[in-house]
Order: sequence, then structure tokens, then C-alpha cells
Amino acid sequence: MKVLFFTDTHIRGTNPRSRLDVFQDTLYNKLNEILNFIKENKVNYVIFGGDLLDRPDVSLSVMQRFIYLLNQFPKPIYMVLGNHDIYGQNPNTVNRTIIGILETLGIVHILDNNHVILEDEEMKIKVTGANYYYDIDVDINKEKYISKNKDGCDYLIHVVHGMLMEKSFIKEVPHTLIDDIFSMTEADITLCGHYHTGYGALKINDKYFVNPGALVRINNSLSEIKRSPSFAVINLEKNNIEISIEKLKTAPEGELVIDRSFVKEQAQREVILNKIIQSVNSYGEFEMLSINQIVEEIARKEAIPDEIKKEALDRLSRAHLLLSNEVVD
Ligand SMILES: [Mn+2]
Repeated sequence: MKVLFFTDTHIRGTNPRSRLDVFQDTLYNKLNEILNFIKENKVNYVIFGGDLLDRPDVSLSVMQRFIYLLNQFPKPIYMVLGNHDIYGQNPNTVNRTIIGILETLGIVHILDNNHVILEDEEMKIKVTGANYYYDIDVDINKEKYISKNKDGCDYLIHVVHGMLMEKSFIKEVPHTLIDDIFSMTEADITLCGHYHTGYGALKINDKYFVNPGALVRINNSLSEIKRSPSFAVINLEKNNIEISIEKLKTAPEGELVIDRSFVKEQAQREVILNKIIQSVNSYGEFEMLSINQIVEEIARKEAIPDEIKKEALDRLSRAHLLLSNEVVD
């Protein structure tokens, strides 16, 4: 059985600031290349790791051409929701998003709470998934990264959108180490999106952890300029798993599409941002400037009851929804 995995396409109509090409045209070509690969290599199933969209309400005129393409992929595309796919980092808002429409059309299937069994004459594979959630990497039990119960299948695959890392990362960014979950998860393969740099396919003892990196390059860091956008191909046989990382041929050289000219300006912005972070930190020990995390931190410090915290987070996601109807970026 052949399964293709890709992640973080960030479909959008506007150009990221650092891009010199037409971002959506380049992305269209990349998805078209994946579609051709699927046809030529007889891929049976497609799994996606989240952040299909750059924002939950990408305009319909942009979506129209991408839906035309995605509709030709093996259906459905099994996926989890990324933080960009939903409002206020809250998966419960999915019915108000483009992804909700794609699911109604049968183009995608959201795995969270709705696992599937992929089957051919030879074997059965159970696929589970976990959407991004604001506390995915803060949760000490790391529940979203853990999948159990093979249900008598030959293999268990778990898909998740979160900061799952091979090595320790910047302490300000909540993340989860493969080591933290390794002994708890029973998944033979954990497929991960969110960390755009990715780390390819790692085999640790008998378990695989795969993040081929984002299909797109949004920021103008040197590592992104050098990175080749890639996808993963997973060949499953009864007693053997083989995973290869395929570089996209249609992805232009980083130097040609990513502009470094305003790096200085960006450095200045970082200085200002650091000042803001410092002033916020003077109220409490905020590790990161995410509004949801600030709410979490205040709730913890002031021992605010859970229902009130949830209400605050819910109101934030509603405000995000309202704002996105007014602001065009
Ligand atoms: Mn992303």
C-alpha cells in the first residue's frame, strides 16, 4: 500500500511579504506536481498534516482553482486541522471555515475523533489524528501526540499538527520532544505538520516520526531559503515499512523567490517586539506572546475557574471571526 503525506500548504490569495513570485501560482504548480506523482506512482491514499489554508476564510475565488485541483486527489484526503485552518485556534469553529465546506463535499476527512481503516487485499491500517489545539504542547500528558489500540490492524498511523521536535527547541516556543511520547504512543508512524522546517523521516527503534516540512516557504530566514519543499511517500508491506522524502521539482530555488532585502527592517521589528514582550512580562512570566497563552497564564495565576477561562477563549475565537470578516490582508 502506498500512502503520500504532505503538510502546511497555507493556501492564500495574497503574497507573503518576502516572496518575489506569485505565491498562489507556485503553490498551484506544486500541488499539480503532487497530483501527477500520485497518478504516475499509483499512490493509494493521501494524508495531510494541517494548515491547508493560511486563514480560515480564504476567498472563494482563490479556493475555486485549488478546489478544482484537490477534487482530483484520491478522495478523501485524510487530514487534521492546523492552527491556520480554524478561528482562534479553536477546532470547534471548523463548520464556519472553508475546510468545513471541503469536508461536506467529501474532498477531505478530518481524522480527529473519526479514525479510519485503510484496507487492501494484503492488509489493514488504522489512521488516527489530532487537530491543533491551543494547549497541545503545554499539556503535560501530551495526549494529542499519543495513539493507542491498533484494533487488530497491521499498522497504526497517527497524524498530528503540533510542535513535535527531535531536539530541544527555543524555550519560549512550547514544544514536545519525540522522547516525551516515544514510549507512550503505539503508532508505528507519527506524521506531523506545523514545524515548517521539518526533519524528514526519523526511524527510532521500530517507530517512525515524519515531518517533511511545509510545502511552502513563507518567511525569509536563511534556512527557509535553502530548504527544498518536500513530501513523504510511505510504502507499507506486511512486514516492512519504507519512507522516502521527495523534493518538489516545481519548487523554485529559494534565492529566486525569497527576498532578503528587508531583513534589517525585520530585525528592528524584533527589537520593538522584544520591548512589548518585556512590558507584558512585567505583569507575569509570559513565555510567549500568544493571546491564548496569556489568558491561560492569567487564569493560572489568578486561579480563575475553568468555565470562565473557556468562555474567555471562546470569546477570543469569536472576536477573531468577526475581525477576519472586516480586515482584508
Ligand atoms: Mn503552518
